Formats: sequence, structure tokens, C-alpha cells
Amino acid sequence: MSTHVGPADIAELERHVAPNYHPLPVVLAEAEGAWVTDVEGRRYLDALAGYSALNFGHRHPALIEAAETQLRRVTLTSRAFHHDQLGPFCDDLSRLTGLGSVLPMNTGAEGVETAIKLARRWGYQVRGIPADQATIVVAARNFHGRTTTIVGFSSDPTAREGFGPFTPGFRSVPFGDAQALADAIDETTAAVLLEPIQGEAGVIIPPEGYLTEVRRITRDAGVLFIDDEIQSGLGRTGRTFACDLEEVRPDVMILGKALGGGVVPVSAVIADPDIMDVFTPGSHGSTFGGNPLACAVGRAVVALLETGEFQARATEMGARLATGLKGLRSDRVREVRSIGLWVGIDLEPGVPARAVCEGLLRRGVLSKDAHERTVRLAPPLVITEDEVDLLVAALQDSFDAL
Ligand code: IF1
Repeated sequence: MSTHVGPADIAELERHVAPNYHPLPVVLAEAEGAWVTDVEGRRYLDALAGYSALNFGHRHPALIEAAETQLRRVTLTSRAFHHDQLGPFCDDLSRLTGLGSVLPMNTGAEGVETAIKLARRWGYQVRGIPADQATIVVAARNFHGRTTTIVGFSSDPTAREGFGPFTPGFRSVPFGDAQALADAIDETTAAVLLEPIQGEAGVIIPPEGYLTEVRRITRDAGVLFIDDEIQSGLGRTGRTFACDLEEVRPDVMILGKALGGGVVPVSAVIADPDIMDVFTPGSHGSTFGGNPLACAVGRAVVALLETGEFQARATEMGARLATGLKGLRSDRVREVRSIGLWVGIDLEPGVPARAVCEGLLRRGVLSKDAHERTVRLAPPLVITEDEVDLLVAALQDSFDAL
């Protein structure tokens, strides 16, 4: 790699890479904590953190140690046999969520697909929905992954275009509108599937009490409340789960991203046995789901969360960040939303969010735009006060330079 990495160098480096992303022009090589280093030795504060998969920072020592120890023991057995990490991992997740049965998978989308199968089979076997008639209520502007079933109930044309035909059985209602959600439930409905705070839509926080209403409506209607905490969970909002913000207990929880600490893909669907037991041997699974390496890292992640330190830090540093963002002086900013260390900054029309992200990059900060008009920030929860202040200053400079 030459001393200066230009677009031609990157094109050459990635000549065989499929064009399904448009990354910022930076080539990363190393990372630790909240910082990454590119191939030319420049350092950046990582304010995206793998879309909230790196809540504990890059290469957290406890996670790396858990992985290295397990790497020297056994990494994969398949679920055709037992291994000594699965039971303890599921005990840990059951304790953390308060739900009694854990089905481990790998990616978030696999977790969402697993929850959809769980809800449908539960709908037929327990709620008595006629065969192949089950419906699931989802929120407009949702993001639950990229499989054809999941994008089929997305409201984002770019996520759907050219990928039909789609899986039937989903109804979309406006996020935050509890009455619309109640009206969409009928005798065919098995579940409601929601992000408690919508991430990809731009950190959309629902009205106070919405989650409580969703819980009341679904309980009264006898349908499952499926809570996708893949991005909102595991400390990001200042609580272990975003549903904790309203002390709401869903029927089914989906975890991913930070559950693997940014070391290995780990996801899981958690519910009580009276729901989870509709799965029977051979009815669902995955080659890597619940593998020993994933379980060992997942156990170390749960141990970090049970200290409460990361949730407290997200609250404290999030408050400092929110104060800094309130002080932003720019007529380009339309709205700032933040909760814990999770921020969406909506820009006025005509200001491409990518231009702000490119400005941040030049000032040593990594970030990501969403839907052209929003800058999303989700730094690792290990960020310090000085790093929060650096982030705010870089944002102000980037806006000033527009
Ligand atoms: C990409 C978005 C964020 C998620 C929620 C399930 C999944 C995700 C709430 C699926 C994944 C990722 C996907 C990643 C970028 C990122 C993303 F912009 F795509 F939408 F974070 F906002 N539920 N989100 O946020 O999990 O299968 O990816 O493990 O596709 O580029 P996954």
C-alpha cells in the first residue's frame, strides 16, 4: 500500500469486491477501544462502532481473552452434539433478559427470521390461527435485516426494489401510533414486531408511554410482543435494553450485534418456554448457531453488562454529548435526537448527510449517514469525556465548513 491511499488505490485493493456498499474513502487497519487507525497511520474516533456492535469498544480485553481461551479449546461442534459453553451462555442470557429459553443464532437477520417462524408456529398451535393465515404487525420505516422476507415488509423502496416476490403476512402501521397498531390486530395476528427505538430510520424515539401501550394492547389481544433489540439493546440507550426505559417486558426478545462484542457474530431469540417450546428437534437451526466460540464471547459480554458500568457510562457520556449537541450552532441542523450514546441529527433539505460525514472523516471522526438527511452517531460506550468533546468540536467544524 502506497503512503497515500487514493481512490485508485482503493479500487485496485477491492477490484473483486461486490458493489453493495459505498464506504467513506478510508482503509482501516487496526483498532482499540474507541479508536481506529488507517493504513497510513491516521487515527479516527469511531463514532459508528459497527452500527452498535462495538458497544464495548474495539477488542475489549475481556472479550479477546474469552475468545483466545476458547480458540485453544474447541470452536465448532455443530448442535448435533452438546458442548460445555452453550448451557452457561443460555443461563446467562436468560438471567439478563428475565426470559426462560434461549435459541442462539449468528446474525441479526437470522434472529429476526427465527422470531417470525416462532411467532407463526405459536400462532397456529397456541392461538389457533387458521393454517397459513398468520399475520405479523410491523412499523413503517422499520429495519430488521436484509433477507427477502424481511425487506418484503420494509417501507424503504431501495431495500425492496428488484427483490420480489415477497413473503405475505405482514401489516405495516406508523411507528409510535398505538391506536393504529391496535386496529391492525385481528384473529389472524400472531405478533407485533418492533424496534423499541428505530435505528436505521434515524434514531426515532417513540412518544413516552408507547411501549407500555404496545405491551397492554398485545397482552389484551393475546398476541406476542417481539422486541428487536439488535441495535437498541445491550447498553446503547443507557439501559440494558431499550424496553427497560418503560419497564416493559416483551414476550420475545431478539439480540445481536454487541452480543458478539464485535469479535464474532452472535444473535439470539429469547422467550419463555411456553412460547419457545413450539420449536421441536429438527424444526429450526443453523450450522454455527450457538457454537462454542460464540457462546464463550457471549458469556463475557453478559458479564460486562452485569457490572452495570456500560449502561451508566452511556447515560453519563450521553448526557455530556446531548449538552454538546444542544450547543451546536448551525442553520443546517433541523433536529437532534439522542438517548444514551445514540444520536440522530436531521439536516435541512439540500444538505447531504454524507457531506457532514466526509467532513467528520477529515477531522478524524468516523460516522455514517442514513437516508441522505440524517447523521447517525453511536460511539463505543467506553468513550471518555475528552473524546465526547472532540466529537462535538469536529461536528461544529464540519457544519461550519459546509
Ligand atoms: C447493513 C442499517 C443499522 C438492525 C436491527 C436487525 C438487523 C439490524 C434493528 C439485522 C442491522 C445493520 C445492518 C447493516 C447496517 C446496520 C444498520 F443501516 F442497515 F439499518 F444499524 F441501522 N435489526 N443493522 O439494525 O442484523 O443481519 O445485519 O446482523 O446491512 O449494512 P444483521
